Amino acid sequence: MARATGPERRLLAIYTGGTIGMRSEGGVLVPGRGLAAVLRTLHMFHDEEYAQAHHLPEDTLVLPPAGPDQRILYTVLECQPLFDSSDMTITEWVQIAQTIERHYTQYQGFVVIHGTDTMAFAASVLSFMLENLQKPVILTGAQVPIHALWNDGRENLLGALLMAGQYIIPENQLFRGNRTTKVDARRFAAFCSPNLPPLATVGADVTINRELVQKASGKDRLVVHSTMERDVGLLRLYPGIPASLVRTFLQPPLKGVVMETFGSGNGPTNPDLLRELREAAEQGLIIVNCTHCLQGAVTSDYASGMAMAGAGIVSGFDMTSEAALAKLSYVLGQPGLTLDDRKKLLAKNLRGEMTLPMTDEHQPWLQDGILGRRVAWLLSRNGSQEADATQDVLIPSLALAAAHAGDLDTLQAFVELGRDLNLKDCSGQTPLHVAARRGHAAVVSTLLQKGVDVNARNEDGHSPLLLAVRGRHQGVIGLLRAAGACLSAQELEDIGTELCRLASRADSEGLRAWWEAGADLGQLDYYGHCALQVAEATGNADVVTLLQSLKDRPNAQPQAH
Ligand code: ASN
Repeated sequence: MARATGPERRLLAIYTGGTIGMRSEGGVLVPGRGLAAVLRTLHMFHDEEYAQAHHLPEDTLVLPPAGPDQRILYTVLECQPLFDSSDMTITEWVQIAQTIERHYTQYQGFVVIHGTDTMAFAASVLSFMLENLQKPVILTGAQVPIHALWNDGRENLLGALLMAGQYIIPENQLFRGNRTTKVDARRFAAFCSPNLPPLATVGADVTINRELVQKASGKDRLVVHSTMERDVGLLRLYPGIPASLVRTFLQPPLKGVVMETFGSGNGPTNPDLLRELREAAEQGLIIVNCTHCLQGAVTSDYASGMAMAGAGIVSGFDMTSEAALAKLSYVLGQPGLTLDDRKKLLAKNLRGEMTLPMTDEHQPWLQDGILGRRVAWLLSRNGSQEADATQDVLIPSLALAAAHAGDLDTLQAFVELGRDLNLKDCSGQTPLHVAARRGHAAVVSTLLQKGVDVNARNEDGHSPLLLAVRGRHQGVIGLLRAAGACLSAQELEDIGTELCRLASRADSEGLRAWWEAGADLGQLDYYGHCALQVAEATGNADVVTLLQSLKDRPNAQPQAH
């Protein structure tokens, strides 16, 4: 992400309505016209002296100098009519996208002034409609009108203009727009981005979170996707929701639904309800599973979550419902795709709207070792301070990627370069953590031979051994234990509950992995039950046999720190 240069930056501010420009009529707030005229009277938004000296056109406002020789010029385009954002629909958002397209070459950035109530929807929809965005589009609004004595509108709008004018961020906001949700109806801090940190924080200085900002993609032209599907819906499950009600909701012309489920994507396992969902999915309705929790993702941890997946429902991972609904509308609006194509598109991260779980597929580039070796060669051309600094930045990521891909050649190359493989990434993961989680026994064994710390803890306090247990990688568990690995008291804290959960799901492999790692399978859960009792109560005969046989073969290990 670059800082914009050049003496004058031209922005277009598209004013759609919202509280920021509202006026009181009959004791209630209604959208107000003439925002540009209000801004013209406020010194922080307009430098009349400069405008006159430079003969700026009537419709052009100019901010006071923000830097030594830089001016931000902007024009406010007032929409007709103006809306309380509760009345905004895809039609209006398409118009905003088309306005940006029409003026794209003329301006270096865009600010969309929008009501806050549905701003998260607007930001999400715009992020899908605007493909190959190379210029900043920042949405802003306020909780209190800009002409009120004490308000948030001035700061928000000024911040948006400064960000759009000074930084080239092909994103929607200081928060990534499609990650946001409105969480407060009154406070000035109305939004949060629960599953992605802010792209930039503004204090005395602007701090950009460079790792998170998506790179503007080369020279591809802006494409505006205006064919968004409108027959999409949002359904929030609640305990005991009747199957008949869900059936009514899922009727044509509906083509896609975002279903808000409990916790990590769980829903009632009521067979009637699951049948309704399955039948709708079989008839071509796309259902995306999003958690109604503010934070976290849909996982496959629970049987009640797996039942959702079994009914043909697509995982929305950590997408907000707003982003999922917008994505569904975009994907269904694309012409000429099969149902399968659409589901595949939904599962992809298209605009930074979701965090996908790591798989080999997402890091295929080191798998054959060739690129890894080339990079290693490149890194061996050291000597300058700059080259050393580059190596310091690149090597942890490359070593972890190599461990993830099971790429022994690349790891070997790092050893030959004299690199210590105990290195950690920003979350404290070592190559051993990654290889253990992936179950790459050969990599684990090589790393252990190189003397890496077998009990290294990542930021969450997790050891490679715990990750291998979770992955049920028996071979790796054996290697780690032989090298002295042991589970910490923290890692064993809720072990009783975990063992009972595995027993109730007849997960013999999971139970065996804990035993291999030296855990005591007799530990009690929160209610005082042990795994064997749970297996007996749920009639899991294989698990009962396994637990009884392991009881007589203690595998305990010395307690770790
Ligand atoms: N109802 C207003 C709107 O969304 C709320 C606001 O902007 N703060 O247009």
